[in-house]
Amino acid sequence: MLTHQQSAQLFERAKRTIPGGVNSPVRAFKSVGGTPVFMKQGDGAYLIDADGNRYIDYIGSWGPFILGHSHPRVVAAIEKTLKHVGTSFGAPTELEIELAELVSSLMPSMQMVRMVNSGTEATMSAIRVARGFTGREKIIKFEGCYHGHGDSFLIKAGSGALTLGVPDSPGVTKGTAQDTLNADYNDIESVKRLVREYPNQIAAIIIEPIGGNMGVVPARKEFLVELRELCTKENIVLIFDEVMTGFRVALGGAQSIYGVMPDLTTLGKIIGGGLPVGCYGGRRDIMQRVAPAGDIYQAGTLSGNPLAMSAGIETLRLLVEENPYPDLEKKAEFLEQGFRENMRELGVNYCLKKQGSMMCLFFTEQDVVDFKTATSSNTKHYAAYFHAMLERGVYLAPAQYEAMFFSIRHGEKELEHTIRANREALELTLKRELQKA
Ligand code: KE4
Repeated sequence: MLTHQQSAQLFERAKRTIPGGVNSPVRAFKSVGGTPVFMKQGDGAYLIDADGNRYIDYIGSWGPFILGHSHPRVVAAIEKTLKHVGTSFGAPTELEIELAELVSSLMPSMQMVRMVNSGTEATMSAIRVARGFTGREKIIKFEGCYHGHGDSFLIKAGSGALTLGVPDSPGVTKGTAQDTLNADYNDIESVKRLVREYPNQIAAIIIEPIGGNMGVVPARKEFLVELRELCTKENIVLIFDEVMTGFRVALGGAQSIYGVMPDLTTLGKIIGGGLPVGCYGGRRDIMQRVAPAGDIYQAGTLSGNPLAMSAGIETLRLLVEENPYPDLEKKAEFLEQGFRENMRELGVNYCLKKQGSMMCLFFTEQDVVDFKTATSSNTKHYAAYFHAMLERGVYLAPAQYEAMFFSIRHGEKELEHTIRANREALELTLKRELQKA
């Protein structure tokens, strides 16, 4: 048994001054139970916790670390800027032009980009720009997609009759909620119904082209193609939220895999190389409406700061130079085959979805294609599996509806250890359930 004494003490101390003891809810282990593990160091594919336990890390800070923790060239780039440039001036610098040009060259639909400091800022800004550009007020999002904690996104589908959203958190007003409509992922009819019901009122449709916040649920290609056609026909701004998938599933993001070009794209995570960076961008005619070029306001003290820009530039440069994507696909294939072999031996057939170096093992035997099928997963089984994997030195997302992320630093040794741990953890979980039954 691993000891977590230091983590337990740190958690008690943290809860005295930080709500829930964490700075982002998912980290608190509420969905899997137990005490969150406090980390003290990241090293390649590994995290080391406050008690000195080493884990193979499948969170990677929720996506940024496709190159693994502390890549020497990224560290060197940050150090160089820190020593010879500075951290932030609140004035324009060449570094932000470099990152903007790099992003635009890799994701050509992003003709112009604006740097912000998080994925949430990127998505909040993108819908404001879409509303300003179209003069319309409503947006459509999809059940199961997450776009950060902006008020317009913390909206759940109203009851059947009601298509208008209802707040999904105290503090979100009814006024805000009424402008967010929820459709069903991979269901174009659910979108068409809303567009018919609210003619010329919908400013934007925002979607994760590969769902990464209900586990991993790729959109069907024909669904995205029809969504694109609908938005073009109805003059609705199509926003791809690629905060998670940008530079993760391919250098050109999910849009390059599907061959569907959105009007706006939001990015985050990998673009900052581990430092706080988000960005939104897209069609020039839309982005030219953003202040100070245009009249749609958006601003940020630390937006485009040199330190974060240098981390993002070096990360993207490495991804261009090394093109790790084919190798990451092979690693995903290896992991998937190992997990499926284990499940065959144990007589279970859980749904496993992957895209590039994002993967999710759903504790359901249904095929997961949307939020409804994703939530057929047995989250209690997942919780038991999570802790059994943690005990075996494998750090997964402390929630079923998240993705596993792995990096170029996850080698054969790490993947084989993970497959062995998966076998033992699944067997343990199943045994426990049989005993309870
Ligand atoms: P941030 O504001 O957390 O940088 O980005 C929000 C966001 C926007 N869009 C997508 C598709 C996202 O996945 C996210 C954030 N992802 C979660 C992971 N499920 C961040 C983890 C957390 O909230 O702590």
